[in-house]
Amino acid sequence: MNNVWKTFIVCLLFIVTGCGVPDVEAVNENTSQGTIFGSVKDATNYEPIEGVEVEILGRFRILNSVIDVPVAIAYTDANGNFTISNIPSGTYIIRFKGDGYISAHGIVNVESNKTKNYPMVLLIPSNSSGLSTITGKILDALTGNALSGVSIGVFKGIEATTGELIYQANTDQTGNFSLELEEGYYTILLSKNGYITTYYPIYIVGNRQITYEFTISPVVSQNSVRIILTWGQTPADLDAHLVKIKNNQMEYHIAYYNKSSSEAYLSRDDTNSFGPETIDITSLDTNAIYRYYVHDYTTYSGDTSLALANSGAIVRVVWQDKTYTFYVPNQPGTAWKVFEIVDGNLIPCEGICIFGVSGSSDPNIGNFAINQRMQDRYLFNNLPPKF
Ligand SMILES: [Ca+2]
Repeated sequence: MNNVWKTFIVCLLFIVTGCGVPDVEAVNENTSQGTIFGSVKDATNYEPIEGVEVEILGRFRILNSVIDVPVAIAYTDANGNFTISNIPSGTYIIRFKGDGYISAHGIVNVESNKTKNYPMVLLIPSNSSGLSTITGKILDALTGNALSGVSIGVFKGIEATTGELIYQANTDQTGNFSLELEEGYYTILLSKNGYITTYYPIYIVGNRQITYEFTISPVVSQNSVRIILTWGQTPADLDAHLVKIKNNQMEYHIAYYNKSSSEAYLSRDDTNSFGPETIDITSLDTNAIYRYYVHDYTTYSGDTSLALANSGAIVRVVWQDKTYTFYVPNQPGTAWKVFEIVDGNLIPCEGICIFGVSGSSDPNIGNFAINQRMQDRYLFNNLPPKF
């Protein structure tokens, strides 16, 4: 890495993080690179937007001037999707510019040799303006109950969790909050003693009344893996599914109809928007394979459905003091394979991770070594009805 490049990234880290001392250790000395992909849709109707300019920018300070230096650029396709590869690892500004829309900017952290899904960006039409009121609750990931005394901070930009706090509020004694924001792109940061600080992207179309529920999780014990599913207003009912496979046989399948096994349990089945649905694995078997899925129970089956892709679903895995965040990709289907745990290693799904579940049967289902996708589909065949 040459000196100009190194200086540029150090300056960038300084400005983006807002910390007093640049985190030089975080600058990778190798020419390590990563990939970012994502999608851009209209915030008012979820239609994909083609031709949006997606630019990765490094911020470079020279004396008293700040210059944004383009590092990479891409344009969204007819499905609103973009992919940017070969980005040197580091933290950048990401900017989305589309004709007829308010430009969005956010923060993106590119990690070496990783392919990361950026949260779906919902662009706001230029003619949208005015204050919107957001009211709602902050929920406990295990009980689903509303929490009082949660601190709510709002930052401008997507995935922006540092810098100037533009709004601050707390939930009241019944766990409710209310905040007013102008149209734009924000990140909401939630914190409370005994809970894991958690952030969510929010997109505010002007002059609306919005109701929303967010979730935070109690801290997790060292030996446990906690998997938290949350989503938006629609569809009403997403479901978390966890299977454990050992010696090529399925040991259990945890979901709404079978909430617990000897080592893992599902806290609750949420059926009326937002979640949470939380699965705890209390004692991870490092000689087994775990697979975690999200199923759109409301739509159930449909190879071309985009309801799950547009759901705003987020899966967070809390494991050994780290949180891994997965945003639902913009792909058609009603089941999302999110990740596997193999031999104690978390392996995110890459490529096509959402699939349809109709007409899925496999006579070889007992053998989990073969035809992975057919077995993925089979898991959602003939699920027990909800009453
Ligand atoms: Ca559910």
